[in-house]
Amino acid sequence: MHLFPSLSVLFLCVARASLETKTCLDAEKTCSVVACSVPVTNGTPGRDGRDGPKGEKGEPGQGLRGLQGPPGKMGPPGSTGVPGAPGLKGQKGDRGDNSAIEAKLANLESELRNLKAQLDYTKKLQAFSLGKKSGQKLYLTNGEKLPFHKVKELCERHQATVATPRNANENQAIQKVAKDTAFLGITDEKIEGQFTYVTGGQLAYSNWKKDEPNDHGSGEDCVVLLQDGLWNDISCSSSFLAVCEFQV
Ligand code: MFU
Ligand code: CA
Ligand code: CA
Repeated sequence: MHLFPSLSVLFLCVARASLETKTCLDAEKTCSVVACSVPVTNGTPGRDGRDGPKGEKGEPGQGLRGLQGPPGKMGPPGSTGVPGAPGLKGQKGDRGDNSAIEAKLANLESELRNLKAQLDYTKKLQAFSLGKKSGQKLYLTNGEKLPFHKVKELCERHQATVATPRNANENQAIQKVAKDTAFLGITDEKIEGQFTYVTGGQLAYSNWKKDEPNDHGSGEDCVVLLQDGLWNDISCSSSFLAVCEFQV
């Protein structure tokens, strides 16, 4: 294809040269190979010329569509998705080794049983030494004379209550301990004339002296056990012997 335009130019030049010798110089200006002057017979054709410039892209052909090409390269990874729902609960694990702690617990339980037995024995010894039967109240004094509310505090500090006779037997037991006038755990501080136990509850037993209680003077809301075992209502702010009651 590139050969034909250059060949056709060459033939044109050769043809003109054979007809008009005067115009050889003109032909020389446009032809690369020119036979000038004397008319001669045609020589053998020259060598092929160089390739011409590239032609324009042709219209698309109308042949069959080619096969589908191979898949393209992998794209970049997508963004992280939302977390999935939690999985099912696993099965229960094996039991741990509790033998050491169980042995310790057994020792502690044994020690506790021993201590309880010893405490029971000590209580019985104490009750016997004090001439008391088990379950009876124990009345003790430290010999101090105090206002009623100080006596109450003192007994509470010792896990005890103010001595409170519920019957003639208990009244006599307190009488034996108290070598002086002693406060009892009974008052009418809440309602005048209505004597109650400071630990709660209505009076179940009383041993008032004649003409008592009389709420004498500016008022008397506490109760004392006199030396003869009889009771008198008296001012709570006066000081009397502190006798406490313990559950043995
Ligand atoms: C009696 C008692 C009082 C007080 C007074 C001195 O009153 O009832 O509690 O001891 O004597 C007249
Ligand atoms: Ca009173
Ligand atoms: Ca009185």
